[in-house]
Amino acid sequence: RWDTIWLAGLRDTEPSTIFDKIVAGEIPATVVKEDDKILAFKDINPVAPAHVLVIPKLRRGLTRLSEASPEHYEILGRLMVAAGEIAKDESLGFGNGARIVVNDGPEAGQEVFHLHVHVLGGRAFSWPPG
Ligand code: DGP
Repeated sequence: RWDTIWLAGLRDTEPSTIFDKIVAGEIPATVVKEDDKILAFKDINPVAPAHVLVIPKLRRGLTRLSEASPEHYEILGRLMVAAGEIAKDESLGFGNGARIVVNDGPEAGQEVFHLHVHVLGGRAFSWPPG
């Protein structure tokens, strides 16, 4: 994992977040899916019976979705495909529909400024959201 941190240091001058520490293995998380570019782990404060976060391992400017640009096309595709796979994973409590959410900015409830996709399942969801 240290190569990831080293590369992050080269490419990313933004302050690190708690999710960087999870990527680095410095704080524990229940990882449910991982590849070279993305990490998915259970939310520490679940708001549904199944609640997984999917993040890019390297933030690279993606503090929030509204900072995305064409350089992020590939990582955004990976995040969404992973979210869709998780959303049908019965072993994680999904399989009967999911709410897939990105909170963009403090007014929308974003607390961690390292882009993350919430995958929520295991219960019914209302619309419009609160
Ligand atoms: P948001 O409000 O969209 O920024 O969501 C941040 C989520 O991150 C929130 O649901 C709680 C979760 N979270 C914050 N700190 C940790 C942590 O240290 N570990 C895990 N697994 N989840 C965390």
